[in-house]
Amino acid sequence: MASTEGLQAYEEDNLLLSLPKEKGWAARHLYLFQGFWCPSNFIEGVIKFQNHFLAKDSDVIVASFPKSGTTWLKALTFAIINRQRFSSSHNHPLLTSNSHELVPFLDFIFHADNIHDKLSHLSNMTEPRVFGTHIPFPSLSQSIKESNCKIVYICRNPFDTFVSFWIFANKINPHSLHQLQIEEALENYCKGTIGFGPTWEHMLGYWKESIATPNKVLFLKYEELKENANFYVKRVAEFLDCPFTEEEESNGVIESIINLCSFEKMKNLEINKAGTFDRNYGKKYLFRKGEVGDWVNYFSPAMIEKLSKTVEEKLGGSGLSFKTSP
Ligand code: PAP
Repeated sequence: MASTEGLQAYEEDNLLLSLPKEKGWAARHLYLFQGFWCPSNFIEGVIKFQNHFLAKDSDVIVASFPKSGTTWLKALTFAIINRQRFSSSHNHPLLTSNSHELVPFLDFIFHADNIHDKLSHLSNMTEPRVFGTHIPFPSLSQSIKESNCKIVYICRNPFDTFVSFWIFANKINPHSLHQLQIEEALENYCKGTIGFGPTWEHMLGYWKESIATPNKVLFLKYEELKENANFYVKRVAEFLDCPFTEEEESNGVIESIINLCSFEKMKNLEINKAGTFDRNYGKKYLFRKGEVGDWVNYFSPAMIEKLSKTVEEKLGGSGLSFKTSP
């Protein structure tokens, strides 16, 4: 008789064969799964996550479309939640571990591991547990939707997100035959064939949920976080039911969290200059420029027209808009 996991692998293989498939960017292929394009190196982990993950009411989920500020928001959320456990900025875990290591991706956590070992490890994690995900809202596990856990979502203007994604994909696959020229990549981005895309549906899924259930989903924008980090760090802490006290504010706790998680600080840490995370992606590629508006250095007039039209078509009327310059 086949073991449970053997049976599952067989079912996954059959499922994969039935899914529409496209060439990937960072991954080899993308599968159209539950309405989103799931990278082939994530699909097993995503299916196992949906089937096995049990959320706790105290969990916090940092959700994002790739390249929207995930590394940054994971660091900020971890630092905000754990500020009493790790009050000294000299031996903070963020100085010795990348935020993706401290805040693991639910999409990848079950990837190749024995499910039972993983579940027991997860249930023994210190609470509140903080996880990340790139999975669109409708495909999150039922237990995330039904429990009282909270979701902090970050999105970023599509121009910078696209450039960041395209450069990252080419850097992690420097010798790949799959390298995309920027115009072809933009075509795919606009069509939605990008890992976890279409981008628009990803954003709109969390946007609508943040309006319908504001205590469950907090919707942030990269550009606004950059412009007024102090305000949004306080906002995240309030949302997570751990507001800063007056004493903390006057002691500069907010500023020290912002500094600890700043682009310059994180990029220059030895632990972020070498080594890999999750799917063997180089950690150094997570820190490129960290600016708003760098896309102008890559877009031709025709590309500007194409993406502007697509953004208007997909997001017009939704109430969602972005700053695209500093
Ligand atoms: P991921 O989806 O692979 O986790 P993510 O962290 O969402 O990537 O996005 C990476 C972008 O955030 C990069 O943008 P860029 O290519 O335009 O430069 C990266 O530089 C930026 N970034 C990383 N850390 C920070 C930070 N601490 N503050 C601001 N931006 C950051």
